[in-house]
Amino acid sequence: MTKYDGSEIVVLKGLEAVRKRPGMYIGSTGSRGLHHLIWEILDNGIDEHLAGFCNEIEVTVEKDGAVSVTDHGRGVPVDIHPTEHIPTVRVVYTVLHAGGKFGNSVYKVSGGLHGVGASVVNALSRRMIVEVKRDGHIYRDEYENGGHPVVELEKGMLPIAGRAAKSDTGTKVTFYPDPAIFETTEFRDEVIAKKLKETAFLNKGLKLTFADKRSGYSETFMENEGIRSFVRYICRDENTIMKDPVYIEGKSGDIEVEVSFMYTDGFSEQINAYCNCINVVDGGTLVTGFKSGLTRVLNQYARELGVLKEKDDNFDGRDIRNGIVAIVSIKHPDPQFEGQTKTKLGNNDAKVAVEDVFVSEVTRYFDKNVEVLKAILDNSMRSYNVRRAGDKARNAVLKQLSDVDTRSKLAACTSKKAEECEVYIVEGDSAGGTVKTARDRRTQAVLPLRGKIINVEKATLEKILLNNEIKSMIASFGCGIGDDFDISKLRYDKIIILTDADVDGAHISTLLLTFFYRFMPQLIYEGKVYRGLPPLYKVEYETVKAGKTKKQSEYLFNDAALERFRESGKKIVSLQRYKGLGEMDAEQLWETTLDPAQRVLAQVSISDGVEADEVTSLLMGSNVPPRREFIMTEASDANLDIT
Ligand code: 1YM
Repeated sequence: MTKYDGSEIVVLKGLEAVRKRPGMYIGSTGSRGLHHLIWEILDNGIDEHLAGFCNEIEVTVEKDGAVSVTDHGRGVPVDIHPTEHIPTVRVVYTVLHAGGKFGNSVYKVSGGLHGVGASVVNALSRRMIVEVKRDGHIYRDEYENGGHPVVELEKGMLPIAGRAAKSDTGTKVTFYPDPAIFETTEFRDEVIAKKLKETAFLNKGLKLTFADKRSGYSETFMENEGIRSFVRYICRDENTIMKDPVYIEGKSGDIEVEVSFMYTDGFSEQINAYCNCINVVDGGTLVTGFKSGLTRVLNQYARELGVLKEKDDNFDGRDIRNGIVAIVSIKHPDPQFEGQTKTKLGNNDAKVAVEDVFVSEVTRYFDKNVEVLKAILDNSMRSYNVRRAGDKARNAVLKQLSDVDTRSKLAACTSKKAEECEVYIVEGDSAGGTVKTARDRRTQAVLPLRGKIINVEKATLEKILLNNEIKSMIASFGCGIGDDFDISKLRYDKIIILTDADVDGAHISTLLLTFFYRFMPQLIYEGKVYRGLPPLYKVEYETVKAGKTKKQSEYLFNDAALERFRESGKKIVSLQRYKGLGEMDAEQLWETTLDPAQRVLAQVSISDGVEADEVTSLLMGSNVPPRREFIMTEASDANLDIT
């Protein structure tokens, strides 16, 4: 064992604090937190790329379950640290927050869970190895059990572990997450690949290679056109009104700004914002700057070109953004992340920088590409006209919503306490009828929907708001929509979609989820939306106990369960397949689908903004798209993980 000097004891105390409260540093000890370890190490490599010293990074899941991240930058300094008197590399990996202190980096961040530093990864690993190639030497430092160094220093220096060409420099970090800390230590290829793909879009020219040595999967990500390719990728299954995304870059003071955008022929608006490669899901000043710049420029052109006459009002920002897909990415030396989840940028200088760079550069672009400008103005004009028609419809609808009539289809529950109430949205009047009889009238309301609801991705606002099914939902939930949405007014704790387990049922629930996501996204973000899972089969079977034959029955929820049941060898007497909810009687429906003590619900969630927007446009957009799904976590009510 190494003898520690005083400074190392202080150091290890810091890392001990991380082990005591890992959630505070990496968010969770589940799969998300586990993957966060990789992002943390990767960040240092990206930093080296942003500093101009590294164009290639490799991420590898090793056969023994470790992850290694290798960059070809300068290599972490190995000289003796002036105040800690140990090699700088050891300081970086054992002192909390050391990274930010010395990096002088534009990229390191102060808020949220990002940039907590490589030492946190070490603290949460049972073993970590850092190999540095620098000045023709290879150095190797190793730590165990949450950051305890195992390599003996020689006169305060790391021993030289090998030789390399002077030009061959870089850093390789290998770590084994501690199973005593994490609920799972299984890294997932698709999670890592998705992150690297996004990272490649946000750092043009950086080559990122991923390999999983266990599964044999490998892939290289590199995007020479950066966020412009990102926009192209998001729009790949859409009809667009222009050939290629507009791309703009520039600098304002210390802030680097990049914007790319394109228009689809749809009505939705998707702006993804990144500050220092972090997805600021709730936007903030950088998005405000982009929106106000875009509105200003397009209104100005519309006047100059006579698209808007003197008597006309200006375009509203929403008219101008209808159908837009945009990425706004900035690099800021001192970002302030706000909000409970630290996913909103607060710096005022970011608004000014984005707006300034955007307005001057996009003007230059439009002056040269008038046909693109005209296509966008045409698109804004269409929305402008729809909106004015829509405003009228909306006012009419809002008036109607207070009418009892619109809610008449709702079989309300008697309790008025939202926290104990739930509403079942049921496909069809006949199933609705059975649910009405079977339910607990005190806490369970039922809203039967007739036929299919409108596809909100394809219809104009006017059509959407005149749709009867949409109207009854808005009226029943009581919390408004769009800009007027207020979740505190929601009348229910759970909104449960209950459809048949067939293709039509799946389609209806996708349409409903799309409507919620576009008009009441907080319902999904706050975990209020569920899918009820009715059983697909009822089996009756016989068991023999002490010479006596006994008949029993069981409900099975999918084909896999039936398969398992068949394999169990139990003697099946009868097997009933439910074609629809309508085939169950009230008692069966209560037992299997409504009774909170027995039913199975799947909570609908969305993991992040990009994925969420992709899901809806992929599923519902203009072309027949590849299928994606909202994320459903299946759970019986009894063990729903409500945090
Ligand atoms: C796979 C992880 O950590 N690469 C990396 C880290 C550093 C440097 C180069 C680096 C930075 C600087 C000077 C500097 C870091 N150095 C430090 C510290 N890859 C990975 N590559 N020379 C090399 O910022 O001035 C922290 S990170 F603090 F030691 F300088």
